[in-house]
Amino acid sequence: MATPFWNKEIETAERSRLEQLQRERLRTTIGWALRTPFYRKKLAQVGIKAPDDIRSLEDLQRIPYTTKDDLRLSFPRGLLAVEMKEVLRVHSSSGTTGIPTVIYFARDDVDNWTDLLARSIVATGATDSDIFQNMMTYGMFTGGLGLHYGAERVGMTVIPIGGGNTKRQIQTMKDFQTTVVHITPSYLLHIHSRLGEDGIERRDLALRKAFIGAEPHSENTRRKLQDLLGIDAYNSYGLSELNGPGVAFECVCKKDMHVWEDAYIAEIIDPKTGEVLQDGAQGELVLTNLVRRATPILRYRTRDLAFLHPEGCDCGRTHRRLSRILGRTDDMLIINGVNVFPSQIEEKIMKIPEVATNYQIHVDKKGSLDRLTVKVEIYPKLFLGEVARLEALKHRIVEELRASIVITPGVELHEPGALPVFEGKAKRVVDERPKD
Ligand code: DLL
Repeated sequence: MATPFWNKEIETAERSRLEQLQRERLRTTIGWALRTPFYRKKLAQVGIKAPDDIRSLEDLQRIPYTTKDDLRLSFPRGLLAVEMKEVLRVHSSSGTTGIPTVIYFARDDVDNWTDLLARSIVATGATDSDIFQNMMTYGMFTGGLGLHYGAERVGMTVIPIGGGNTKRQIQTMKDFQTTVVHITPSYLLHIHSRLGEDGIERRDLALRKAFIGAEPHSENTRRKLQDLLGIDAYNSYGLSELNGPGVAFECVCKKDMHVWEDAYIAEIIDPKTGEVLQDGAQGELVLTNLVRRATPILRYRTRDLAFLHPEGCDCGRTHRRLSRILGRTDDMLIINGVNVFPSQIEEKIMKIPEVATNYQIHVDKKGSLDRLTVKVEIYPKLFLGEVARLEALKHRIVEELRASIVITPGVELHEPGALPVFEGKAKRVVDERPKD
């Protein structure tokens, strides 16, 4: 399929050239990693004391995995490989508990990441003539600023509107004749359901493409979006720990996402044994940074389940394709693109003295958006008091939760005994979102 390239030489490089690049960059990355207290210790345990201790790509397998807990325990500077003065920007993961996972970017890191995003955007056929409305949240979340910089580098006209405020989003799409949006798939479905409300119809818009990501979605959801809106929708995958978006992105062929292998080494492992699996086999995705100096991360266990396609792609890019994310190995929930761990919710509500011992986390869909409701049992005497006090308590719980998980949940107060009791392992999460 005829397709434009941002950096044709790299994107279509022979496998041997890519691997040579990976080898060189891995060694450089080891050098950076050895500047951090965390990796100095971790690598010393397996006898890696200098970049030259890594000779081949197979040697990567000597390096122990890095986990989210490692990052949390290294907070705030255990993984910082440069002087703070050199750090240009800080991002963190949206699913943070008390201790965030923080990623530092030096100037060249921002530059390299921006380039990966420019490359991703161009791979979808978008150009500098496009008008790009970035509906992802700005701030510490990487979805906003990441694509913003990439789109500017391509030369698109960028509308940095950020997330939420559906009316304004639709009005803006009309006013500026937006052609490309960056958005979570659930929010795009929601936007579609609100078209027509203020007299703005699909025909008033110039939309032709959407970059959808930050949350799991099926091929059926993509098709539905494409059919409802008459657009092309491209899957985009990434995670804050490895920069954010721009780890893997679909090209014009829309047959899963190219992992940019000059910037990342992707491995699929058996999540139980840690054994590295062959292309085509499903397992947990493990990623290594190759071009990030300020916070180099080696063999990061993403907890995302996927597989790598063994065969090439019609677009001519040689970088292997990552399947859609098929699930998670942990209990992380993704609510409208925001990562939430049940433990974050428990930690907050159990601190509130009025809350009794049982609670349930309920997730369903209202229209096309995810809805989170936290049901808590409270002590019976509270129900004897004024309604206003109950309302105030509910409000307090909502506020406590919002401060921790970034989204606003619904909260229901129940009398003790109202929620299901489990004799064995408690089933705290009821996820009723349809699996299509
Ligand atoms: O969600 C980065 C991002 C922003 C990606 C915008 C794409 C677009 P985190 O908040 O750290 O970073 O969440 C990362 O979200 O480990 C996956 O579980 C999930 N995720 C991200 N993209 C996809 C996708 C951003 N396309 C976590 N499909 C990851 C399925 C996704 N899950």
